[in-house]
Amino acid sequence: MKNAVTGIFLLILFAAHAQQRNVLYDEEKVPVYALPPLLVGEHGEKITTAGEWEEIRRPELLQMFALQMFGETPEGDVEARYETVKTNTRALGGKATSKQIKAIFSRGSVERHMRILIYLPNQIDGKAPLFVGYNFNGNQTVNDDPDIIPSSEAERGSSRSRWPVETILSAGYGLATIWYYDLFPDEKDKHAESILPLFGYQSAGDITDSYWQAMGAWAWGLSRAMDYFETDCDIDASKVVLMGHSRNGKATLWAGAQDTRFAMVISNDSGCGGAALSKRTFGETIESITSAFPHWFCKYFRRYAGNEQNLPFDQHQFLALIAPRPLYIASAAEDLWADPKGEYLSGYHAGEVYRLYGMKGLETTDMPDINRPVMNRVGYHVRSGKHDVTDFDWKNYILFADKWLK
Ligand code: GTR
Repeated sequence: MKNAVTGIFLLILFAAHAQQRNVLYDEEKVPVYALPPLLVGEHGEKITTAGEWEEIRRPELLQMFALQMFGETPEGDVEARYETVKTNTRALGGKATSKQIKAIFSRGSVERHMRILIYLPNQIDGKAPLFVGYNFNGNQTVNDDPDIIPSSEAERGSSRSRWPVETILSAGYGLATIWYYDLFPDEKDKHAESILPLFGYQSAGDITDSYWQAMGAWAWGLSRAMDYFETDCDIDASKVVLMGHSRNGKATLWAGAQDTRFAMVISNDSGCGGAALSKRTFGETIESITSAFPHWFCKYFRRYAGNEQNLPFDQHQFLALIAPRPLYIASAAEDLWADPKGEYLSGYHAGEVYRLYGMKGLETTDMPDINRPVMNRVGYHVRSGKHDVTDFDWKNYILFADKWLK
């Protein structure tokens, strides 16, 4: 028994090592690739105006990403109620009003909850613009605030470095955050515990090619949070900014692509399956992401594992779905797994659509220097350091929001 366990352990180590060795981190070895066109419709029609983009091309691409990558978001007749569980008008030493909202989703006997933590700046009169983003470990991890109702066992304040709440509030923005596990616990076989049963999911056999999984569920949750924001008279629902890091960055982009009520979208180190071009195969690839996280994308996407040359779409088309709304892409210089250059280039190519609206995207194929943000309608920075969310990132998100929303 012991030998078998050791054997399996060695095998796993070996496999992990082999996978590491195969990772492409050499720019010279990036294969020659051709990006699928943004501005040619499926029937060969040239897209030359914003109107044609919206009527013809955008719906085609949205459908393609649903069928082949993220899965289709079902229409189900799920009921949603929003209960205010706790309010504190003197939160964070009087700087903020905090609200904790419980969204209750139900259909028949199935019920699921999503807990939204909201901080609104007390210093402004009227409705506050708002950043909204998923947290990785539970609402109580974003701040030491003893008022926060924990959504998990994780330590209070343990992710505070990623959530500079005070800075956001002093800049005149609110912040809303949700633990992404509330929609879909981030593990392989948690479909039954996720929101999917609200839409009739019963067993693994239901997961056909274009069936949605975790990414789709996470995107759905953000739209339901938006439904709530529209009813809260302290929030300016026309100025809600989506911000997501890494896997949550991918889900965030998908939410922003489908739901145009979000006024601005920020991708923080979203990498493979997010902002980064897949055809470069630099860092994380479709093969590695779909084998490590089979529950994220739809099954169909797996066909392109090790087969990127046949991928009929790429992530510049995904990013273009955010147009003409302001889009900010952030990379970290040491985060090669997420392919900073691939993230930059897809933002650059998405600019073709922004130009149809007379807006400036990223202007050259050369990346800006480290820590030198660009803030056109498509914004970008590569900061020094690792895969993370830092004060530098937030400082620039606030500047970008000030520039385009205020
Ligand atoms: C990694 C995964 C990335 C990214 C990251 C994260 O393991 O390969 O795609 O999503 O996790 O979410 O931090």
